[in-house]
Amino acid sequence: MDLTPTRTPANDAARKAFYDAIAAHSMTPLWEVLHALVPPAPATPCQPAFWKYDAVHPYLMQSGQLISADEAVRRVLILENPALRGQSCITQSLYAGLQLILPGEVAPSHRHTQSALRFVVQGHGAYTAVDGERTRMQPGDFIITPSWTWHDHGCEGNEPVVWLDGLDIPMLRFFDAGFAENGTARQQAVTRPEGLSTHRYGANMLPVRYEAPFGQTSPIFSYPYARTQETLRQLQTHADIDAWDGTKLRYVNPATGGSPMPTMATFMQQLPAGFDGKPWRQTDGAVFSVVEGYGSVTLSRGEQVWTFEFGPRDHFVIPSWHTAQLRSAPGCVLFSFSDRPVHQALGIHREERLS
Ligand code: 1HN
Repeated sequence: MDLTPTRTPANDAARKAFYDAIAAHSMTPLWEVLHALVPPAPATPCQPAFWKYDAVHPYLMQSGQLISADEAVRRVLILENPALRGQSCITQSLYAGLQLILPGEVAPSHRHTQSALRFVVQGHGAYTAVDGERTRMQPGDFIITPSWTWHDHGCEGNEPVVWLDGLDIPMLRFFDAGFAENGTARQQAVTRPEGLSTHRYGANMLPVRYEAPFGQTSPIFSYPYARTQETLRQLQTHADIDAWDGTKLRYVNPATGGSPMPTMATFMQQLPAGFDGKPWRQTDGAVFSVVEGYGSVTLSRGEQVWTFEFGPRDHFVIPSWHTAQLRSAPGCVLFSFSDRPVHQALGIHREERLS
């Protein structure tokens, strides 16, 4: 006699009663959720999304009329993934926002275990201070705030300055490893001249008895666009152009060769005029900020297709395992960041280059 239980209406009712009974003991049957728990391929709830700067900019300026940087602490409009509203994230693991600082304002000193990157989108005259050293912010500069370092920002120029903030907030929330505290002074004391960290760590040399000042995070705070731009220009002229990425470089921690921060990788790429890129997909969802030029990105997953036509200062997100393809008629420069170092540290990073 076969005693294997089979699915019958009576059995269904018995199972339901069983689920209800074990629910009271905070238990639930794996067999009802197994497929969703280990999908055959990433099934992210994160959605492709696009923020056109022309649409965003008026609201940023309006926010400047509504609240001061001082009262807000950080005057930021969060770029929330439309499929993850209310969670303050752009992908499941990353936070992104656009921060505005107006002439004369100070965003007061604080520190937190979340790592932050700044990518300057518009305006001149702002600075950020990290553990006693100030760095001027110019459009296209990539700047780091290492985990648990004191940081404040200010604007000494005469125009508004906007930058993209990228933080690993959702990751630290996931690990329940977030700590934060406010500074005792609004602005931290400046103890070293601007650029000292670049001299010390950014000339392809390191102090002989190098001791990492920020653990796994790069000792360089600022990766200025002027240098990145010249490098990309030279490579585009004199080196092979990748059929998927154009000319794409990753920013590095000069002491390790790894990513500038343990949780986030950052990239800059240039697509030449007439670029019609091949499609790829990768497990690390990535956030893009358009620096210069125009182009389009086409994303697909299954039957769904999205195309975003982008220009300077626009932002978009390519979620995990969505096929992506870049094109540019006049050429363009794109900054991006993702959680790739974490995928790599865990040995789960996957990338497919399609043709
Ligand atoms: C933060 O400290 C900054 O320092 C920006 O500019 C955005 C979002 C959440 C938590 C802390 C900044 C932030 C943040």
